[in-house]
Amino acid sequence: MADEILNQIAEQLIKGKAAEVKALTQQAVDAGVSVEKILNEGLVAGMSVVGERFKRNEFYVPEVLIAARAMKGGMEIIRPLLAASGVKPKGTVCMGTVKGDLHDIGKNLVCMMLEGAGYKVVDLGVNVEPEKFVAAAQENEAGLIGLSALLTTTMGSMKTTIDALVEAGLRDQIKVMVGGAPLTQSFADEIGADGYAPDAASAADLAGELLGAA
Ligand code: B1M
Repeated sequence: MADEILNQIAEQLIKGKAAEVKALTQQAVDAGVSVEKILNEGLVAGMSVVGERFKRNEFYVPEVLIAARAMKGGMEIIRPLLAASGVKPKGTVCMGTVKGDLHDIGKNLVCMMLEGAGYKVVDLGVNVEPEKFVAAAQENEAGLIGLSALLTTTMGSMKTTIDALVEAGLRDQIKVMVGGAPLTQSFADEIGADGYAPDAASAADLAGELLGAA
């Protein structure tokens, strides 16, 4: 019975059916299925399939956004219960688009994939100053900062943000992951980032590697 509902949650999430996912999640809660199971074997399981299909170019941005919206519907129901049940997130990630850059579609996808993979995500938005990344990471005890940039002119803000972390004496405690269309692995290496991910699903995998939670 529980397995059946969990499979249905995953299936409906993959199809992007927000109302169905929300209703099934509530049904699972009412049936006494643990919130941890609902999260991992229903919502996260579905989102992982979406991520894999996105990586293989079988799904495109609209399908991922629709699936992520469905995931949010389910999360709304279980988020308060998760907090109450003491289920710990795999880690905390502070995500943002760097200073000077207003592009957020890719960053939002990464946030959704991370949340879908079981991380607490603090979304700092766009045009985020280096100092804001540092302060937010400290405040939220984040193990990882995620920097997104879509403009060649704002890629330099990534280096400035890493420099700000060094200056705050936090570089050895907080990992940095970077991504965005103009980025490459060699640029990430050059600025001293801990990792580069070419897409949102890979970003969730990379977060696991960097936080030792894979
Ligand atoms: Co802008 N824009 N834009 N734009 N825009 C680009 C990026 C551009 C390539 C278009 C072009 O000229 N062909 C170009 C950049 C050129 C360059 O620097 N090389 C450009 C420009 C020039 C500009 C303006 C300067 C235009 C102007 O005003 N003259 C201006 C800058 C504003 C600013 O930021 N200060 C501007 C403005 C805008 C809009 C506001 C109109 C809008 C943004 C709306 C929004 O984001 N809310 C916009 C858009 C939509 C685009 C394009 C068309 C699409 C970007 C996008 O959302 N892609 C883009 C052209 C293009 O890419 N075809 C373009 C979809 C998204 C899912 O992909 O963001 O790459 P992406 O994210 C991927 C991966 O990169 C990765 O995962 C995501 C999912 O797989 N990823 C990460 C992203 N972040 C990651 C972080 C990670 C890991 C992976 O770890 C932390």
